[in-house]
Amino acid sequence: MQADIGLIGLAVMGENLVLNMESKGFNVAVFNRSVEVVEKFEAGRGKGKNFVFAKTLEEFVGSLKRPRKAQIMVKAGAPVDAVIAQLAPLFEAGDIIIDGGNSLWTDTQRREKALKEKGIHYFGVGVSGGEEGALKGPSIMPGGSKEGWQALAPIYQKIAAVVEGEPCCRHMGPDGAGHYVKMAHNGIEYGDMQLICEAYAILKAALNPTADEFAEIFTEWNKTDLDSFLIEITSKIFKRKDPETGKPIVDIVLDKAGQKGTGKWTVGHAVEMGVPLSVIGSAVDARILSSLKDERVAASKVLKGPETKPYTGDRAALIAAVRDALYASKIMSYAQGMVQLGHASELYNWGLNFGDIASIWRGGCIIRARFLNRITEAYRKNPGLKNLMLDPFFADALQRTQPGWRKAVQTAIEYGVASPSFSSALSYFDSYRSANLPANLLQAQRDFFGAHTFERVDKPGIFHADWYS
Ligand code: NBP
Repeated sequence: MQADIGLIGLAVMGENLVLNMESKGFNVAVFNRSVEVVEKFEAGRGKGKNFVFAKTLEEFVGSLKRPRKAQIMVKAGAPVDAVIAQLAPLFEAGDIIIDGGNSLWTDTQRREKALKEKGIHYFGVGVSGGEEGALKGPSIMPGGSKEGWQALAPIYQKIAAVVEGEPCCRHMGPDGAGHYVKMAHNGIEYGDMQLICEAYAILKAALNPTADEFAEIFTEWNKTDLDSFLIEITSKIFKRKDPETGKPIVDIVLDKAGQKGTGKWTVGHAVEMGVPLSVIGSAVDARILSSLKDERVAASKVLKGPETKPYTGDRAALIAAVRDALYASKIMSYAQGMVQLGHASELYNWGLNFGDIASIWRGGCIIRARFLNRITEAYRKNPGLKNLMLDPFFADALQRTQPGWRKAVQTAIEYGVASPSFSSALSYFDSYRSANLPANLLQAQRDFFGAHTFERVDKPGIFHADWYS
């Protein structure tokens, strides 16, 4: 059997992706460094299906139709280079190597450049949706040559999630574009998750709802503009009880969040480019702070917050305010993320299409949400949109939600609840909409101690004041 595509790396993601490909009618060759993994797959989930179960890399390469297409789905970093070093000598000009893992976009650019010299197309493809998405239809963000894309599109567009008849897979641009967009997606995911946690924390401190009441609140929110996968799973989390203790599982999970690094990459590059990314940045910080459990427990015995009283206001009104704060902060997070993508696109000359990006995030991936349709509309209407909050739909939404947003942040402050992402989102909004910021004083300070000069509001030119006389 000749395979339409091959995949190396039969771990969680790889296995589910090849099952997805096979179910869509493609013949797939599979290979894994530890061959017993292939054997297990052959005897298990792959049994009787249209796979070439390759036991050597030579057998794997020999089974591929030309131009050969091989997707690498191994741990990001050195393992990807190791696989390329073995695979590339067996490939010819015109063949395509795809890295479907969460690789750093600069690694993808480096690999693409090296393989181009041999005439091999190299693709960095972001795949989102976890194992479930991989199996049933992920959101796919491919980056690579237009020519290579012609050969890959029929496969990837068929295995991707479909929303309103459109596959959640479009060519993002050349070299590292796909992996960069996937990284930005993950950064936004960090923001979305943290914002949900802050909504939970504020309501818990002020109203102390039961887990079942929280489930109800999130179920209701999922019928609004917040309708999304993450809100949906949050309502499900609150419903689930621990079989051992009978308690809600959420109450027995230790408050220490892990991370794999894509959030840090996103924030690091935003800082490097001079793009404010405070919502995602505060979400990354919040995970780091959460991991300092022992330090926090010790500090909680020394440092006290405000004295709090039971909430006497209207419960439903506070819940609505927190919902509005969540929605408005989410808009800020996406606004910042899109600005970052815009800067990266210019820096690397990728020609990213923001309407397309939002549209392929509507299905299959972790941040899938109803409001992405609105982002697509905003950028399709105005591809040169400077900031998402200037789009009329989002400007209206921000005006509408602003009172609740401020009330939620005030409540967090009153109860001594950390709300870094709600607060930084609001600060971004208040900064961006301010014709005047206190940076006049800042620039004066810079001029005072470092003769960094300043511009004047009343006449053109560059000035330096004589601060010391
Ligand atoms: P892992 O990231 O856990 O990687 C395991 C695979 O890498 C195994 O097949 C392993 O082979 C192979 N491998 C390693 Br480790 N070192 C290797 C080397 N030097 N040479 C060849 N193969 C090597 O798998 P995963 O969780 O399925 O993720 C795959 C990629 O997809 C990662 O980049 C991940 O970040 C990304 N991703 C994961 C998810 C998710 O939800 N898990 C979602 C989206 C993207 P072995 O069997 O011989 O050890």
